[in-house]
Amino acid sequence: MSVRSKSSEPSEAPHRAGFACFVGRPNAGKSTLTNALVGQKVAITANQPQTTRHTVRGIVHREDAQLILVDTPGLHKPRTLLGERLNDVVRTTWAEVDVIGFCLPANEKLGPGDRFIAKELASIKKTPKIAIVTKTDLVDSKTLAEQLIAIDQLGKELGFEWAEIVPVSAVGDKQVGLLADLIVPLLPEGPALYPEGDLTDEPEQVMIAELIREAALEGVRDELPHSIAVVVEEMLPREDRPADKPLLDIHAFVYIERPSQKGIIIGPKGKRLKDVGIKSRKQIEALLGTPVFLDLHVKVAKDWQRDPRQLRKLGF
Ligand SMILES: Nc1nc2c(ncn2[C@@H]2O[C@H](COP(=O)(O)OP(=O)(O)OP(=O)(O)O)[C@@H](O)[C@H]2O)c(=O)[nH]1
Ligand SMILES: [Mg+2]
Repeated sequence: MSVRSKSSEPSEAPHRAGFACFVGRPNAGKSTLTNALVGQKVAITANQPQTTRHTVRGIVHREDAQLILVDTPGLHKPRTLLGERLNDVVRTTWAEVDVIGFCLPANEKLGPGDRFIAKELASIKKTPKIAIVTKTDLVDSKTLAEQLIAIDQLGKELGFEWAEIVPVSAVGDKQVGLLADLIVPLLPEGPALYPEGDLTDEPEQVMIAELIREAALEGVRDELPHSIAVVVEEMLPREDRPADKPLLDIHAFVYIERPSQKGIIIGPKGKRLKDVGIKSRKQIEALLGTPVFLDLHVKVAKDWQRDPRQLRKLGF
């Protein structure tokens, strides 16, 4: 029995706690939806495929339940060792959760990538699957209705029923709360698994590296987004600072794959890198609640996405 259930209502539902993962093609809106449900940014997002590179847990605290969302990398046809590793992470995750949320953008017709994922999901018989139509703010009601029908049909073709089909807009804050209401009854009964107030279990150092990567991703195109990796090397309180004026020194490396990419990341007279620093520093300061001096260095890790040794070094 939960310690947080209200005793005033006699016919109260039992407290539930469990895991739901969001899966889908890259760029489907999984991380944006995770953040909207948690009410704070726990996962970085970008208008490019393959932004998320590890599972990110976001925790939703409610009176009646604790819902742990597991945001996963977009499932795609891998072209590199990194891609293969990311897909493995997704498959391991969906085998472990209580509910699977399959995200399909409202503004893109179902494609081979979606069918491929749905087929794999069909083989996970025991786990309830919710189809989540994302980005509904981008389409009219007719397009949305067609998408809902197509998704229902897809389930039937593959021999299973969706537990729910829910249209949402994370950006427009439409039906996000309803989605949580629909997931909660599918979770097992049990007490909260994370302390009250914890919104994620991401280590601080990882979140900081991700915020820098998010800023670095903005405005870069083609292959470059995939080539960027960020590692926080060191975080140290600046010495000789008065107690009421602390400063945290953060040293981070922005890795790219080829020397030719260096110029783009750094920009003319270093302007681009400087902007990345300013933008991410603000977010890091908000996250940590302390002033930060952010020191960014660009380094080449040759073809790291394909090199097992480099991948290990970068934490994959
Ligand atoms: N208009 C609109 N855009 C959205 C919505 N949700 C996400 N987006 C945008 O879609 C893009 C991709 O969003 P992400 O949340 O990063 O997508 P993802 O599925 O996590 O992508 P990967 O991590 O690469 O698999 C971003 O530019 C988001 O701002 C939405 O509800 N409405
Ligand atoms: Mg993502």
